[in-house]
Order: sequence, then C-alpha cells, then structure tokens
Amino acid sequence: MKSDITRRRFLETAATLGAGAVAMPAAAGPKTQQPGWRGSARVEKIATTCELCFWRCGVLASVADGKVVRVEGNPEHPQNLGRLCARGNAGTGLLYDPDRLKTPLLRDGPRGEGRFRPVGWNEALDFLAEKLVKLRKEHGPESVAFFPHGNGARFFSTLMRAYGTPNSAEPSFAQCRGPREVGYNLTFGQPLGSPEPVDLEEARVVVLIGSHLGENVFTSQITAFATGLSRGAKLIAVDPRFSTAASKADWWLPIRPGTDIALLLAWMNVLISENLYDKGYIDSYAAGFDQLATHVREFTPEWAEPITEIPSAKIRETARAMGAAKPAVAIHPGRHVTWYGDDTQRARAMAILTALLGSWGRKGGIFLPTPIDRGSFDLPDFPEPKRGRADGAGTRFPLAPEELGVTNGLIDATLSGDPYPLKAWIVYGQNMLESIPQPARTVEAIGKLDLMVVVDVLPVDQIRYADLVLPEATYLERYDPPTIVESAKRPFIAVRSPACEPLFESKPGWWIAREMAKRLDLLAYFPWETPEQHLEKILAPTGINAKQLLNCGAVSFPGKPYLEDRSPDERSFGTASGKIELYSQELADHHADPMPRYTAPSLPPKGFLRLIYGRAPVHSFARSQNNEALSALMNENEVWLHTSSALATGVKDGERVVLENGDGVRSSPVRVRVTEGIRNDCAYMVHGFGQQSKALRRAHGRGASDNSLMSRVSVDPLTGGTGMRVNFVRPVRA
Ligand code: MGD
Ligand code: MGD
Repeated sequence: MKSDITRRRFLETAATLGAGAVAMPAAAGPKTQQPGWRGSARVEKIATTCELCFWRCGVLASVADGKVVRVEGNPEHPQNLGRLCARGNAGTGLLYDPDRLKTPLLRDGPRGEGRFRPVGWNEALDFLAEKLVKLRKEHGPESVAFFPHGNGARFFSTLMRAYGTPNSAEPSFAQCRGPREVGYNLTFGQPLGSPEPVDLEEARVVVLIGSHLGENVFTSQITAFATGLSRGAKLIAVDPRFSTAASKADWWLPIRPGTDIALLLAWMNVLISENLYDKGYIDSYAAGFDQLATHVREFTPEWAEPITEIPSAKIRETARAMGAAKPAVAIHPGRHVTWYGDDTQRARAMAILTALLGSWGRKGGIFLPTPIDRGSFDLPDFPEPKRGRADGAGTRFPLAPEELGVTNGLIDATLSGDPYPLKAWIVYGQNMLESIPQPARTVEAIGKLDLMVVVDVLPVDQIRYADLVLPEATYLERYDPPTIVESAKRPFIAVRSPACEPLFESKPGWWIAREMAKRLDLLAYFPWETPEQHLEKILAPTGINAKQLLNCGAVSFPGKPYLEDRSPDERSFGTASGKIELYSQELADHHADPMPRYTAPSLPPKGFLRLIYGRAPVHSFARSQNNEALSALMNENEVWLHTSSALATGVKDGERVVLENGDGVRSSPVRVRVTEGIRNDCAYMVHGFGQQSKALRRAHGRGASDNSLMSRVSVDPLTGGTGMRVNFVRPVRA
C-alpha cells in the first residue's frame, strides 16, 4: 500500500499543493509574434524546444528558404531567458548531419553484420505491424519490450500501452536519477523531478556531492549557480577529482570514492551534536528525529576520517558552515546517481541532511513545484496485461515505480526467460550500447530476440543489430507533446514545433506512432489527426491556446516555490505519516535500513584504478560526437591519471593508451592527461566517446567508451539502479 503511494507520487510531482491552487498563466500572456512555417507560408523565426539534452531550453530557429540557418536561445522562454549552451547552438549540426538515417531500413543479411536495404514507409510499417500481431498472438503482448527516451517517445508509449505490454523502461531511471527520486520520495513524499528544483541563486552555501556543474551543463542551472556564487555563496565540492566546480570551491573535499554516505552521516552528527540543525522546522515538519539522533551518535567526523580520507577538522568546519547558513543551503541532490549500488541510501542521506538544515521548501534550498492543470483525451481503457512486468519494478526491485521501469531488468528477463521470455525490443531514442552498462550482455540479449526495431536519427552502433530501422525526423523538424514543467519557480508550458520540413524520408514520431496505431487497429487511442489538435486539447484548461503558445514558445505561470508561500494545509508531505520521514518505516518494511548506514565499496585490486566518468560541457551523452560544430570543439576524450599513477605505470602525458578492466576488456586507444587534479586511486574519462559505428564518420574511433569498460555493476536492491563505478582499469601502453 505504501509503495502504491510511492509510485503514484512519481506522476503527481506537484502533490503538495492543493488542487484549488492550480496555477494560471501570467496576466500578460505571450508577448511576441514569432510566425514560422504554417502551411506553405515561409516566415522568419520559429520558437521551439531544444533536444540536444534533457534540460529542454527554449530556442528560436531562424529559417530562410526552408533551411534552418541559425538556432539561438529564446529570450521569452522562462527557463533559459535567451541563453543557450554550445550544444543548443549546434542544433543545425544534427539537422544537417550527412550521416543521418535517411530512409527506413530492413535487415538484409545476418543480424549484427549491419547490412540493410532501404524500404518505403508502407513496407516498413506493414512489416512491423505484421510482426507485432504475430507476437501478440503467439507469445502475448507482454513479450514486446519498449526502450524509450526523450520527449518524442510519449506517443510511442501510448501505442505500446494500447498494444498491451507493461514492459517499458528508460535509462533515466536505472542508469540516472532513479535512486535519487526514490530516496527523496521516501523522505519528503515527493520526488524531485527534472529540472531539479535547487535554489542555487539564493543559496548561502552550495554543496555539490559529485555533481560537476560547469562540466555538467544545464544552462539555467549553471547560470543560477554562477549567480549564487557571485552573490557570495560558499561552495563545498565533494569530488575525488578537481572538477571545474571544485576549482571554484571554498572547500574541495577529495573524497575516497564510494564513501559519501560516511561523510553525510558525520555531517549529520555534527549538526545534531552541536545543535546546529533547524530545530523549529524539524519539530514542525519531521518525524523520527530521536531515532536519527541516536543512529548518528557514533558517526563522528573522527569515525569518518579514515573512511573518507577527509580530515575530521574539515568535516566539522564544513558542517558548521552549513549550520550557520541554514536554511539557505542548497544540497544539490545530484542527477546521475547510479554509482555504487547503495545509491537510494545515499540519496536518503542527502535528503535527511537537507531536512536537518530546514532547506526543503525554503529559499536557497530546494524549492517546491506548482501544479499546472492540463487537458487530456478521453481514451478507451488500456488493456490490462495478463502477466506482470518482466523487469522486476515493484517486485524484485520493490521501490522502482512501474511507470518508469528498469532497463537492465528487461535485459535480464530477455537473457533468462524469467519471468517469461521477451521476444522483441522496440528502441526509441535510447542508445543502449552506450548508456546501459555491460554492453556484451545487451548484445547477447539481442541475440535471443525475434525482432529488434530501432527508431533513431543517427546510425549509432546498435543499428547494426536491428531488423528494422525507422528514421525519425529531428527535433527541429517535428512536433512533440508539449513540455510541462512544474518544478520551476514559475512553472511553464513549452512547445516543440517544426522549423522546417523533415529531410530525406524521415518522419516525426507522432506520425509513425499514429500510422502504427492504424495498422494495429488502435486508432481510438489517438483521437486527433494533427499534433496541433493534440496540443489544443492539452492546453484547454490553461487559458492559452495553441496559436499563442506556438507564437512565443513558452508560457509561464505564477508559482508558490516556498513553504512560506503556502497556507498551513498546503504544507503537508506526501509520505505515509504526512511528515518528513527521517526514519523510514517503508524501508524497514522492505527489510532495508530505515536510516542510511555506510557500507564499504569494493576496492581496486593492486595495479588498478577505479574508473569514474562524467560530462564535457560541449557534448551530450553519446549523441553529439558526430555533430560537425561540436566535434570541432572536442573530438575525443582523454583519460585523467594522477601523476603518481602515471609514474607507476610509465605512461606519459599525451600518450595514447588502451584501458584494460579487471575482466580483461580493453578500450579503444585514448590519450592520457596526467594531472594532480584527481586522486591516485581513480582514472576519469568523459562519457560518450569511443563509438564503434563506422557510419558515424566524425565520431567513429575517437577516444574510448566508458561504457565498454563497464562489465560489472552493483545493482541497488531497492530500485534496480546499476551502480557503475565498480569497474577498475589500468592503462596499457598501446
Ligand atoms: P555525475 O556522474 O553524478 O554527474 O551530471 P552529474 O549528475 O553531475 O558526477 C560526475 C562527477 O562525480 C565527476 O566529477 C566525478 O569525478 C565525481 N565522482 C566520481 N565518483 C565519485 C564519488 O564516489 N563521490 C563523489 N562525491 N564524486 C564522485 C550528470 C548530468 O549531467 C545528467 S544525469 C544529465 S542527464 C545531463 N547530461 C549532460 C551531458 O550529457 N552533457 C553536458 N554537457 N551536461 C550534462 N548535464 C547533465
Ligand atoms: P544518448 O547517448 O543520448 O543516451 O541515455 P541515452 O538517452 O540512451 O542516446 C540517445 C539516442 O537517441 C542516440 O542513439 C541518438 O542518436 C538518439 N536520438 C537523438 N535524438 C533523437 C530523436 O529526436 N529521436 C529519436 N528517435 N532518437 C534520437 C542517457 C542515459 O545514459 C542517462 S540520462 C544517463 S545520466 C546515464 N549516463 C551514463 C554515463 O555517464 N556513462 C555510461 N556508461 N552510461 C550512462 N548511461 C546513462
């Protein structure tokens, strides 16, 4: 029952505010006219939404003679206010990438050899429909698994639910922020959502635990971060590497990897033992304080010092800095948090620290979402699957919400046939061989399938294993469902609309999904003919119409971001107790620690270094390395090695080495960066490079892939999240 509450909250992110308080649009409404392609009329600028990453900034695409000549930030978009990062500015590099997928492709040779013949859309979709009908008849609709990612996937998700499969999973849960959402939800009764609502600009102390803001670039987030620092906020950066953020920090704590929970417990110990926590807030809103105080009594800074390798005096000093600045302390919850398999508990520890400082719902801490009412279609009931989910969400992984799914759980089921065989995968906007660890298992699982379908924009490596490839139009060529962001100080709705016609034979996702629905007799789930009609329906309760939104790109609404903006009855928490749960009965019921406890991570064997990884500001995941403008800025990654590690192995700065992991897996060659800016027990690289597909002519063979070296994972038993920082590598001279 409690888990049901947990799961529902993922969908109702704005649940703390009563229905009567639903936001209405700003009185002025849209201000400018940005006419663009409507019918056959050519006009200048189209307001739309970026998809180079998942922050989804507002952009204006300048169109001349049907060609997008420039993409810039939309000044009217409430999130990025006209600013745009390098990747967003390089949108045309994806649109006009000569290596794009151009036509539907059907496999024409053994699977894995990458031989295809181009086919028309009718042949491609008839083929898929025929296969899906057969699979449903012979193995049940549950035998088809869906791997979506990105905004455009939502129409496909409707299609897959209508078809009857419960098996759908995105990497944004089990390879990204799943354990964080579960940890905060257990504590505050509400997950954080995206964009994460961290009040960086108002903070007096910012705490980054791994979050490498500055290399991890979300435009408005780093703007708020810079604003906060320029207003005098102190910065504590906990990172085994001297990250860009660490270089701005008042305290850089080069923690021994995997020991953050020990540091967090010691911070709690100091806040409580020195009476620096927010007593009034805890008394009003929290439950379980006495149990927590008893629990952390033994976890002193002196206890944490040998574990974390951070001097106890620094632990005290930083805890006191937080205590003095409370409640304006922004403990950034992190985003990619699947590190060591204890990730839900680390997220819980961060959430509890946030609560002790009184920072949840307070200026300079974590602000609260404000709901936006939206319209929906009256659809027929979705068929109730006869068999439950195959990925373990809600069962083997009791706190993984069924709506989001566990990618690796679906791969496990495909390999084992347990709880039942999966016969087909449909992959939309997910680069499985780069974003799911243990890629050799993924390939092995694909080998067990009767059907593998990939809907993508580029010929990424996984295409090689597909039976059918469907080329989607890029985000600049299509409508997607509107972006509705409640976790902003001013919540907003933004639109994605086409700046130009789809190139080649590519088609928008909404069109592909609808055409499939026709063939599968599921059109009742798509009761609209054009995406404008769909948009109009969603917008109906907001008081703005599709034309207005298309003109300006985004409309914001007044928000109530802080507890003080809300009446007492709007301040309850969505937990079972209605309070912030410092002690979690729900975790105890699942035989897990009700309060976080430190467990030691596995250590690198002699001669090996822990592989850690992160982002570069000018690239997104593994999706941007083939982009002409972005590859000109950075066309390979490097492996960071500490000076002493380089000395011990005899490798030199600038030399190319191969990395070999503990299982003997070798990377492609990668250049060494010898630096003092990393601990001597780690090796670091930027994710997304080392791509194998020869059809990506700029990205192919550039640098090394972190994912290829992840032959091991430590799975979080509560969520299924794959802890990926448990692989060890050594440089081997090429
Ligand atoms: P992490 O991988 O959690 O990423 O960005 P973050 O959430 O910031 O953090 C990487 C940092 O953790 C590195 O600096 C690494 O040295 C440090 N680290 C490694 N091990 C440990 C440890 O044990 N303890 C501590 N304290 N630190 C450790 C990811 C985020 O970036 C995500 S999820 C998305 S969706 C976006 N992707 C993205 C992108 O692709 N490109 C760019 N430019 N920006 C992006 N922003 C977002
Ligand atoms: P991308 O590499 O961006 O990552 O996981 P993914 O979303 O799988 O792959 C996106 C795929 O979608 C690419 O194949 C791209 O060509 C395609 N694509 C791009 N635009 C479109 C479009 O408009 N339509 C369609 N149909 N396809 C499109 C990201 C995930 O990866 C995340 S969120 C995180 S935080 C994790 N980070 C991470 C890591 O740092 N290291 C390793 N090893 N694995 C990771 N996995 C996770």
